[in-house]
Amino acid sequence: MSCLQSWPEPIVRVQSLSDSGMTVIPDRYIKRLSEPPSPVESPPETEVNIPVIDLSNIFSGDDSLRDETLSLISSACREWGFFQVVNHGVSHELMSRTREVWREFFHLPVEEKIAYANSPATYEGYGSRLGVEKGMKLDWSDYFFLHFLPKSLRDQKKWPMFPPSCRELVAQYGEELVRLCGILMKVFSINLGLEEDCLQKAFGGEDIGACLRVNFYPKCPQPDLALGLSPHSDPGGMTLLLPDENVSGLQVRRGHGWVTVKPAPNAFIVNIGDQIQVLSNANYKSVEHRVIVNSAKERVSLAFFYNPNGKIPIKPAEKLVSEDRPALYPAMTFNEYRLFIRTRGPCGKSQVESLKSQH
Ligand SMILES: O=C(O)CCC(=O)C(=O)O
Repeated sequence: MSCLQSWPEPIVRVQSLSDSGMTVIPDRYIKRLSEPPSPVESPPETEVNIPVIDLSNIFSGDDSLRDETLSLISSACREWGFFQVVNHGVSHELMSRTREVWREFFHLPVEEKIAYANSPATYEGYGSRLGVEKGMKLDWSDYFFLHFLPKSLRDQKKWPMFPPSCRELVAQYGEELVRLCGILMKVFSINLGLEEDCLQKAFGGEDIGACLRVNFYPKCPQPDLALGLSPHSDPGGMTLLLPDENVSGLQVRRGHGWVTVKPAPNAFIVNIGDQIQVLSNANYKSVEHRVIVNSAKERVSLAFFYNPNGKIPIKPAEKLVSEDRPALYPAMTFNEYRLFIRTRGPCGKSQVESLKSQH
């Protein structure tokens, strides 16, 4: 039987640990002691943030403003692998209603949530760990994971029935985000010197994949010892993250340190995933990120993953391969690729790096 059929140990809900009033967290959640101290301190948090880019100029009809925005996105992709977008066209009300409906979901009694308990076979549903290795260290978070695309995998019966507006909001939110991702895919293609529809075609055209993971980070009595989510790069194409409005927690790798993202009002945080790193032949790189927790406030975030069709081999775009810059990665389907994180959980950039060394 595949190790992805069931969890190796009984699942403990992090929210129940937090609600129990414990003051010392179980050993399995102690992660940060094992981290080597960073040789270079990260810059003071108040001085650095990932770029914030106004997308309205892309739609303005003014070519020079559009080119300026494309160039800002190009620099952000190359220098950070992360940026925030504002004036992106998604309704702010829809964003906040969707986030709040999920907050309500996580505050339902545990019996109602475990009706959606997930298994590692598909990860769909209510979960509390990533990875199936017995005895592995765990992150201080619960989550809900669902498939949005392809439609053949979308099963609204697996989405929460309560709060009653949840399914409808997720459907609307997903449609809007697919549209926005389509625009960003064109921008990335143009910026890489490819045909406008090159990346989208490589992902499978209309037949792409998209999933939502809603992360819930309960208050943690020893926040300096735990991580809400361990360092990882996203295995898919790109991610649009709707962070909690009031509580920061996402940290992005910058050199040897971490920069804490300060969310701009009504923005999405965009990041490049491993599949775009592969397609771009490492002109763009996925960047490691992690989540810290705190003792005063819980945090909710919605990560929308825009992925290639799971069955199409993904390899560097021909135009980006030359004698001077040979293809750095072999072809691999996303279904094969994502088995790694599903088995081992978040492991920095080790997966995409290992592809490179195999070649
Ligand atoms: O909660 C966050 O800010 C980041 C979440 C994330 O990195 C993920 O879901 O992969």
